[in-house]
Amino acid sequence: MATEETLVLVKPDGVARGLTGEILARIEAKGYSLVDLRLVEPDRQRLERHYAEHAGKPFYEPLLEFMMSGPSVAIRVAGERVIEGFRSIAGTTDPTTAAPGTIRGDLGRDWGCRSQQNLVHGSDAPESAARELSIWFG
Ligand code: DAT
Ligand code: MG
Repeated sequence: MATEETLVLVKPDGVARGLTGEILARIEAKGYSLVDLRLVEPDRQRLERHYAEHAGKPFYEPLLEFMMSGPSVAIRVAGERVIEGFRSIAGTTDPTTAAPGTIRGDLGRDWGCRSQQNLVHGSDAPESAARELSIWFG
């Protein structure tokens, strides 16, 4: 299996709660490499491209509003099978039921908001990783 790259975002809730360091530590402890990292305040156009697959879904507008509520940290992460490996340490989408031991399961919960605030994003396939890395890192 070849070395891959993935896009990780520490979303606005993770940055606002001061969890960026904890999340970076988990990525590094797993053995992945940080290749590039930047603090970004994305505009709507960038988020529409990033979340194009979710356009029209009930949570789409709340999701974009949440993602525009503060800065995110965008990270280019490299390693063997890092795309599925990061999603494994991130946990499932709903932070209330994400498994303990995962980022979302240990650090997240339902805050009663219209969009799930689940701390991190991770690309879900090689094609989306390439597409998303170009959106956030150019
Ligand atoms: P993931 O981030 O686990 O890949 P996704 O791509 O299905 O999940 O959805 C993107 C984001 O949209 C997700 O991180 C949180 C939000 N979201 C997804 N499903 C939702 C729902 N049913 N209600 C509210 N927000 C949701
Ligand atoms: Mg997704």
